[in-house]
Amino acid sequence: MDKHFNKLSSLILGTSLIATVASAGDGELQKVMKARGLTENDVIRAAKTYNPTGGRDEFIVFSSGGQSGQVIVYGVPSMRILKYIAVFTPEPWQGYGFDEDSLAVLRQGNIRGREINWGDTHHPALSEKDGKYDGKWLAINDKANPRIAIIDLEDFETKQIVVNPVFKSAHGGAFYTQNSEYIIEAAQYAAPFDNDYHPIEEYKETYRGGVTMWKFDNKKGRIQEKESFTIEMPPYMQDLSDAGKGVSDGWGFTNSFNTEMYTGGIEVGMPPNEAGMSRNDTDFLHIYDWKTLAKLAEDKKNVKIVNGHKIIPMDVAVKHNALFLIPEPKSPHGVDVSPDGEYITVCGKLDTHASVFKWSKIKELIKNKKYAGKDPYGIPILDMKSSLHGQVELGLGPLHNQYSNVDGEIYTSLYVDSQIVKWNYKTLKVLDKENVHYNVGHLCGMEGKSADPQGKYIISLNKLAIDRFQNVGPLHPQNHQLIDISGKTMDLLVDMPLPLGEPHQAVAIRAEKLHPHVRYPMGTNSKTGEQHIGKTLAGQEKIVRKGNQVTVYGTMVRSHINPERITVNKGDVVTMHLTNLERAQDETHGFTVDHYNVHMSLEPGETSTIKFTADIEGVFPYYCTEFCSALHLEMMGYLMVKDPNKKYVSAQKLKMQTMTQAELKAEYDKTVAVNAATDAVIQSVVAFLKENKFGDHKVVAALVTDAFDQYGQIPAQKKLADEAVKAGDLEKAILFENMIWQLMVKTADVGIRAKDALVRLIATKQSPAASSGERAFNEGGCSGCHVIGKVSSGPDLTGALQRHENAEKWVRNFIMEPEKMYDDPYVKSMIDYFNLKMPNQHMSEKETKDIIEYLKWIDENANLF
Ligand code: K7E
Ligand code: CUA
Repeated sequence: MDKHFNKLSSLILGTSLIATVASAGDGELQKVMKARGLTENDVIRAAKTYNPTGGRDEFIVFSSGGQSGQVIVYGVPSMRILKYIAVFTPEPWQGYGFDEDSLAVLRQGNIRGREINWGDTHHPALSEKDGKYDGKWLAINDKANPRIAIIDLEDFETKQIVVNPVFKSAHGGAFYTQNSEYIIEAAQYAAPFDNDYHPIEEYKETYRGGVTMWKFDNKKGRIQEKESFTIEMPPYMQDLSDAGKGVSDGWGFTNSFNTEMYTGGIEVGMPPNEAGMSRNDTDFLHIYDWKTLAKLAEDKKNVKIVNGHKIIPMDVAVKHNALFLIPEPKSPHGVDVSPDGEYITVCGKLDTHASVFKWSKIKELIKNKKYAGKDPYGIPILDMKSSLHGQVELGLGPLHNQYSNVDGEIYTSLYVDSQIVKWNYKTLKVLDKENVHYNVGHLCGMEGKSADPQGKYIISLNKLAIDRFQNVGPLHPQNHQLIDISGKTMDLLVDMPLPLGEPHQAVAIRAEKLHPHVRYPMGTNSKTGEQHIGKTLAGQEKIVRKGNQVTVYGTMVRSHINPERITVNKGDVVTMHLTNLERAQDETHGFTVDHYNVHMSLEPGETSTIKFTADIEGVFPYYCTEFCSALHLEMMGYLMVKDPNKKYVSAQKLKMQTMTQAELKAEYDKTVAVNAATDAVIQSVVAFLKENKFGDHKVVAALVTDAFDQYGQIPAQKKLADEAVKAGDLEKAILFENMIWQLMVKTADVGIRAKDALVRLIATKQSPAASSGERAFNEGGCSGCHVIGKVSSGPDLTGALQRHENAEKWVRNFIMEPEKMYDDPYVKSMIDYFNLKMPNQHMSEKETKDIIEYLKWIDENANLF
């Protein structure tokens, strides 16, 4: 009923929206809708998710990249992908794994001396303060090779990978505690903690599950391995976890799916795992007091050391009342603590219900030591009924939960039914269901697992994309569907195919909480945040040889690499430290040496290193791999590898004098004159900027700094040019003068951008009519011939309204019907002068009026153009 009403009302609403838009666009919208077969609801949904160019999203999502071993970043509501963050897998664009510094991070993930070059990422987690996301760090787990990685949200780069020393797989991580004191990581497939062989017949005795509490330093953003510990647990196949918060802060919750302790054996005639592991009606929710356990772990006598890592044995945890079990329905999956910490919702994959446990009831049972029994390992079991707030029938295959900003409101994914259910965990009532395509795993609310959920949207992370997208072969993309939850009922807005592994969990944060920087302090090793040992400034470039070790200290700046020639002997070990000297935003340079499988991405201010053995002879171009400027292709050099044991016959020297001295002199004079003229333009822009106090405006001041960065390099080049003239080498002098011109063009480019920005800031405010007039002026083609403040292929329009009697009418007529005025003496003289006729651009009456308003605004600000 509700749903019906909602659809109807949005239909009505939609129609009126169309009516307004349509009248403005001459029925254009209706034409598009017809041509593309769109309904009114489609158009509303499009409007809710569309970002015009330059528009930003309200939320940023970090999605696991599944088997790609990466993290995917995208915006909500636009669902536009912004970045793939390399984590457990080499990623060439970012140079991750192809330069020495990122390789050092990737190799922290080696397990027992073996390189692991992929990961199965499942659960990203955002660091928290008082249970709310603080926007500082992102942690993510690798299920296949039990590891956790830390990503810095100041530059979206992976900074640390830690290997779990005792687990052999780990699924139930990463989950931050409410002040990021610890990151929870639960094992999945039980296995011996040590690295020895133990027969499967001794499963119950020697295989173990557990939860590792990784100590986290929220200031440095690093896991402290030495201060971390693992809570030993029975081999029940621990699954997802969550940290308590608010009233349940200090406790952890982890469920399990094989309390049967079944170990399979199809090959010897036993029923398969899937049958044996789902035999019991209930499994166990593990409840542990991590604050008490952390204190216990500080004392040597409470812990066992395995592989150099602290383990708190089960009996020690039990003795200190820090570990309990509660039966939970059959083969559960998600366990999710409510924003206030009082309710813990568990979903059983094989149960149609969600079970809501109540923390105050659990606490009471623990306090009064009211146990229903003990498990075979001596862990106290709390009675399920007495711990439950209640159960709700949701549908088939409930998996995961997210919260919204409405008190008691929870959203649950139904894997088998392919639905999202909205219900209330306090009143235990189902409120709405929305169909998704197909087989939803996790769902992602906006800050939906924090103490402060933001509501608005839910993303359904679907496993299958059958029939949703163009067929791209048997392997389909994943499908993330955005659902609007701001209304009474849910409304599915849009599908986004995700072509990178199978994302499991995603977390979303308000975009305004993130403050990534745009450049590094000059010479930074981005992986450590410290000054790089290879930091090199302009003028310090050098090549150092020591035996067969060749170390290059080089720089990159638009548009050259210094040095440009490197000659080494075959077999030399070459280390190249390169620093990107740019300060300008987004001026990344990439670097590779052909054939040597190395690549780095140098962001402004960054220093990084590549290292390789020059074990093949030949000539190898190296170059910048980012199209960074008009002279990007020239940003190159040669590595020459010669065999010291070989005799090379030198080719005959070709003597080619291409220009006479007089010709060279003429070219030199011309180049110097062009530079003087270009400098005059720069000086006029500088004068304008100074007169108008550019320093008062941060954005403009930053651009001016960038511009002077370039300009400041000119005197050094001028000196070299003049020295060449003195030495009689005009050829060389011309090249240095050309370099000066390059620097001037770059200066002018940024300087003019600064001027435009400044004009916008200090000009009088445009009326709405004037600003639509400007748009019409630009989009209607006027700006093709008329440049404000300048005579171009048409006259300057500054002052156009002063040039004629009854000027507004004159201009209006001229725009609307220019051909009628070609014989007017003034117009005729203009046609002769510019050798062009003002064309009819078919502006409407309104557009023409607005353009006149725009011209008035120009006149008001004539001094600025
Ligand atoms: Cu349900 Cu790994 Cu959280 Cu997949 S997990 S869906
Ligand atoms: Cu630097 Cu291309």
